[in-house]
Amino acid sequence: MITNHDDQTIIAQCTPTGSGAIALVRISGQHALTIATALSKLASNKHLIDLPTHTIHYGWVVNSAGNHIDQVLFLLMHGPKTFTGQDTVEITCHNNPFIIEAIIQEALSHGARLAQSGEFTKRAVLNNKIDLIQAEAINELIHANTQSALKKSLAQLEGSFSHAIKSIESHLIKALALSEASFEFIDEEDLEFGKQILAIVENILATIATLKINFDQQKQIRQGVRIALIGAVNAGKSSLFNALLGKNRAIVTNIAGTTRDLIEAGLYRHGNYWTLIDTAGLRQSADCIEQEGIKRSFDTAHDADIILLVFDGARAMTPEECAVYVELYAQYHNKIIAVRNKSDLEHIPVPFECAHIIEKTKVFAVSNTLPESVIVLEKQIQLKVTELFQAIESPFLLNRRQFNLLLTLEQQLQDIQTLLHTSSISYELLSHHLQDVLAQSTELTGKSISEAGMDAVFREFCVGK
Ligand SMILES: Nc1nc2c(ncn2[C@@H]2O[C@H](COP(=O)(O)OP(=O)(O)OP(=O)(O)O)[C@@H](O)[C@H]2O)c(=O)[nH]1
Ligand SMILES: [Mg+2]
Repeated sequence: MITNHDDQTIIAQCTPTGSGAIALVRISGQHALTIATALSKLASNKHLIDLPTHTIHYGWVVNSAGNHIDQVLFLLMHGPKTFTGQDTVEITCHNNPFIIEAIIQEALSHGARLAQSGEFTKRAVLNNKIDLIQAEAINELIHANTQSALKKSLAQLEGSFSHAIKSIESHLIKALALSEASFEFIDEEDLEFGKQILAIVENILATIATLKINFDQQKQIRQGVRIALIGAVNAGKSSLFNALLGKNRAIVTNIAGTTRDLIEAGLYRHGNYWTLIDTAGLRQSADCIEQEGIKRSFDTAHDADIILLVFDGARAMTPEECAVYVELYAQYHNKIIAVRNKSDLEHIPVPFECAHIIEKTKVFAVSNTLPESVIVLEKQIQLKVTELFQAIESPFLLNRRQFNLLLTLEQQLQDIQTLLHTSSISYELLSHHLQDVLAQSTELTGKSISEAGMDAVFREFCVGK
């Protein structure tokens, strides 16, 4: 448990650096009110420190010589009803880096210090305003790249995952009580609660199983989907990449082997974030640069969530090309959308060895000269994305820390389950194990996490959060 908690007053810009009319600077801590009073001059001629909490005041930030730094609004909030739980003053000023810097310098000269990454949120946790899971949800919320991630992190911020963990905890406490009772009354035959305890443990194990479903796929919810364009040289991958993107990002020429490096571009579509990846065309090449490019194409196919496998509809495939397509299809058929490009030209059928790819996959005849066909392909990608997201059933978005803790919890409970299946249960040992599990579950919500563990969580945050 963390007891020594930093009472220094901290300051940081909470809004991102960059263009925009207004910026927000937050001061939080024991001396927030005195520091803000020292650097402010209100239009009302009153002092911030004398004014009622949760009020807004118009005035200026001034330096020690009394010169105006900026015309601002002061949002005055006494603890504990603040984000951090501490006295807080937020200053909305004009968004100019020199102004913001001068305001921060002024506060530093009056005894504040710069906040570290995530320090406001860390204080919110230490002051029991939110638990660690909710703090992590704030970070997820800010970085959500898809609507689905946004919804899930918002639910988590409102405590949905914390509730699930609390419910696990209360069941564990009940199991512990039953175990202790069985131990106390070990001599009385009918006062053994092994069966009930086992039922509780199995129930919790089932809950954990749902919580951690498809953890690996959750990165798609978090970061969006990765869509790779893979295929033979000159098939039209770069042209298609540009068409889907709506701009001429990749170089297109009729020279086979034009693209060598991977080219990535992101776009928002239907509430999701797509990363399109253009790759080097697959062929035997003596050129070492191109060879490296082709190696990266295969790696990209492996890592992608969706592969657009592009066929050149206007050229006969070589047997080598055909073998590569067959191999790719064998490995990744679930995530492949087959695309037959150049549908404006005379169609040349694929060789027999490749025919099953075309037969088994819905093929999209696309031509970069026909914009409608690109729109149809985009709809098909969208369908595939929806399919992917539907497969991800986990009610919560877990991060690596939470997932690893759940795994440990599961392992401990499985050990207990084994113990409960033995003929003569040692309730003393059982109680001991149940206490360990309880300690583990409180680490999830941050109630028993070490200082180092807490710091590791907040290092992921940005300054000003
Ligand atoms: N007629 C026609 N030509 C196309 C179409 N798509 C691409 N092309 C042409 O095909 C040639 C190759 O196109 P790219 O987009 O560079 O092909 P790529 O698959 O990226 O080729 P590499 O980067 O060399 O692997 C260019 O001359 C394009 O103009 C199409 O739908 N119809
Ligand atoms: Mg290309």
